[in-house]
Amino acid sequence: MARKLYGISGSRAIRAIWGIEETGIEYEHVPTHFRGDAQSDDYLAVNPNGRIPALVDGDLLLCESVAINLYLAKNYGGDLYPQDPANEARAFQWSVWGISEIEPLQMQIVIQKFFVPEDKRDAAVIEQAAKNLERPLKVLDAALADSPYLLGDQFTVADLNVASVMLLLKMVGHDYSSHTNVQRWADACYSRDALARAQARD
Ligand SMILES: N[C@@H](CCC(=O)N[C@@H](CS)C(=O)NCC(=O)O)C(=O)O
Repeated sequence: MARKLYGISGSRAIRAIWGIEETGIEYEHVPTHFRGDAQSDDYLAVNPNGRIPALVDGDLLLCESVAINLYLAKNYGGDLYPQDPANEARAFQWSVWGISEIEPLQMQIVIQKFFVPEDKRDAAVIEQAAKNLERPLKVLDAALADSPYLLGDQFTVADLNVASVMLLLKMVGHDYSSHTNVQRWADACYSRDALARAQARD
C-alpha cells in the first residue's frame, strides 16, 4: 500500500495513529520503535530526524505528529477539518499551542517519572512543572467554558491535536480535575472509538 504510518502506539506516534483512525482511511501501520528501528538507514530515508511518527502518503513524506494530523484531517477527515479560514487558523493555533505550551512541561514530568531512576528522581522538578502547567490548563479551561469542543459543538483536529499531546499527561496521572471544563472535554476525547482502535495497535 502506498500509505504507511510509522511508529509504535506506545509513543508520540499514538497521536497520528489516533488521527488516521479518525479518518477511517486504509493504511499500513508499521510499528517502528523509537529505540533502534527509528535509527535504521531505511527509516532515516523516511524521516531523517530518526523520530516517530512519520507518514508516507504516495509521494509525500511527512513527520511531526500534529502536522500529520492536520494533513490527514484536511484531506481525508471530512468534518474533522474546519472549513472556514478563521476556524482553520484556530486549529493551527491550538495544534502549535499543544506542542509549545503543554509538551515541554509535561515532558519534564514524563522524564522524571519514567526515565530517571527512582533514587535520582527530583520531586522539585515535577512540582515546578505541575505548577507551571496551571497557566496553560487555565487557558484551555476558559476556552472550553462555552462549548464542548475547542471550535464549537464538534470534535475537530484542534481537539485531536491538543488531546493527543495531553495523552502523556494522562499517562503520568497528572490530575487536572480542578479544571472542570478540561476534565469534561478530555473524558469526551478519550472515549472516542478511534483512540481505542489506535491504542489496540502495536
Ligand atoms: N515533535 C515530534 C516528536 C517525536 C518524538 O520525539 N518521538 C520519539 C518517540 S515518543 C522518538 O522517536 N524518539 C527517538 C529519538 O529521539 O531518537 C512529533 O510530535 O512527532
